[in-house]
Amino acid sequence: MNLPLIPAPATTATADETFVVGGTVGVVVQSPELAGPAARFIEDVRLDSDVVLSREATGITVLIDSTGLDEVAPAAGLRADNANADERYRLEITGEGVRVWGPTAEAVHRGLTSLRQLIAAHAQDGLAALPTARVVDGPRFAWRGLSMDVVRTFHAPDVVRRVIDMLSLYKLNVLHLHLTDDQGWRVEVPSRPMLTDVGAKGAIGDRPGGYYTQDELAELVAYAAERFVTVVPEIDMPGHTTAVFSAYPELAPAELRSVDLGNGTSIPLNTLDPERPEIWSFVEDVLDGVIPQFPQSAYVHIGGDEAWGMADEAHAAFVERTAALVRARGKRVVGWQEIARASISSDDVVQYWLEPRQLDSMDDDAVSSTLPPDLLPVLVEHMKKAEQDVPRALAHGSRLLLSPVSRLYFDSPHAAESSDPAQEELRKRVGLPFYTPISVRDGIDWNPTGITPGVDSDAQIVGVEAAIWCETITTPEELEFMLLPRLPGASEKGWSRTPTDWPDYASRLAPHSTTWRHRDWTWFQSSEIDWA
Ligand code: TNX
Repeated sequence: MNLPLIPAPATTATADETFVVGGTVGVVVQSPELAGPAARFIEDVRLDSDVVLSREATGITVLIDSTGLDEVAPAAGLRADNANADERYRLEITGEGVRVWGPTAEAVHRGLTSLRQLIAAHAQDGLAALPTARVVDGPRFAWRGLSMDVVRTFHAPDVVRRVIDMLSLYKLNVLHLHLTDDQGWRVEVPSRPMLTDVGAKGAIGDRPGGYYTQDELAELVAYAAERFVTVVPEIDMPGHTTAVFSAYPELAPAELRSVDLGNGTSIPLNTLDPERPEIWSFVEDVLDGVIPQFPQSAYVHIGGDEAWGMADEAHAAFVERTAALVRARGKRVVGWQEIARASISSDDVVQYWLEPRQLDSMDDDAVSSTLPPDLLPVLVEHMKKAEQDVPRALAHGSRLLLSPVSRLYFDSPHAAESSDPAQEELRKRVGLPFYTPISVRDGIDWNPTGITPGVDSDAQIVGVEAAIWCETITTPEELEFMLLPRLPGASEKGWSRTPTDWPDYASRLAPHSTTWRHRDWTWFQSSEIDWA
């Protein structure tokens, strides 16, 4: 029997007995550093299901211990917090009780997360009869995340907390916040107050703007850390900087240029100019203001993508100097794949997103006829250069964070119909129309080694990150509708080593909807799944 766990564990064995959790069962903490994770677990079980665990009771024992974990290999890749945190755990359910252990508090938290999923799947009238089982598990990759656009639509802190809850349920450990873009600036920089006083005002169209105060970010970072999620900040430069120019017009190029999209919007061609000294005092101020707000993150994401209208040499010069400033502050560099066109170092992480198949789609008349004539040559040139990004990154000795558009861009429309006709209007409206729609099955039918030409070994990969951009996403409900049920699939690709079998995955996923209902999360009821 396959346990309804996502991501699929490395090894499981089940037997025919059961152990009933709930009522008089509680958690015994044998190592003091597990008090937090144990309390977190009890609270999460209550929120996931109607199972309430007793205080001061026994039945579930948690401890720090590394016994019996060797049958699972350590994770490949890099961690966003650069900590030496082994996430391997062991979960044993016998007729007498449950034991969860691992070498670190994080490992035990991951094991308790598997237990949470089992309890929710078996919950009935306040009790869960768990099958006796042994799970020995650990992740394939150390970096498993979600990149979230909080610019095009500003998502308030309570919305971000709900997303962190989803990440935690699926053992994802990174929340990459895309904090700045053309339409807004969402993080305080004390020495540059206009960035938020002016730059945060808007979003896309007439959507409300906003930003996270330093206190709000500190709370979010702590909330994430309690769930073993690292928040990585992205400051997107040297393109995507229109909000900078509205806050500090003196940093803008003398002549502003853009490509008209003919639908009332345009793509700006204005970038930060590395030749100008005042640009560098600005970048230093930003790094000095932002970095202390993300103490857990060993990385700063410097963007680097789509610097439309910028000469290649200027882009490379900008990336190189920004990367040096990040390193000088004791942080590591991550950037979108375009940074590989600069001389980067082997410690820098390159985030892969542009797949060659998108270049093919530009040749497709149906796609190209939807684009304004001025834009097509810009895009085609960009995609041509993009084909060299991965080979360049590998030649620098850098490793890749995988976010292939065709699998992990969660702002792609849902491909299958909803089994709830009431969701069809939403399904047709949300998601960028020029992306190929993605089904739940597409989300799991791939392997991190094999999706990217030239990448065939885990040693070339730091991990896997899904991305959600919010041009078409305007509300928390629409956001959650695009995240679920896709996030579990992304998590399986980052964590599980064995290929995912579709019927098996579909049967493991179905019972998760009961947790989503209990949590009051909005989710897309794909007709591909026989939901519980
Ligand atoms: C490209 S992905 C972008 C974003 C858009 C996204 C839409 C990337 C690095 N840049 O600015 O929001 O496409 O999916």
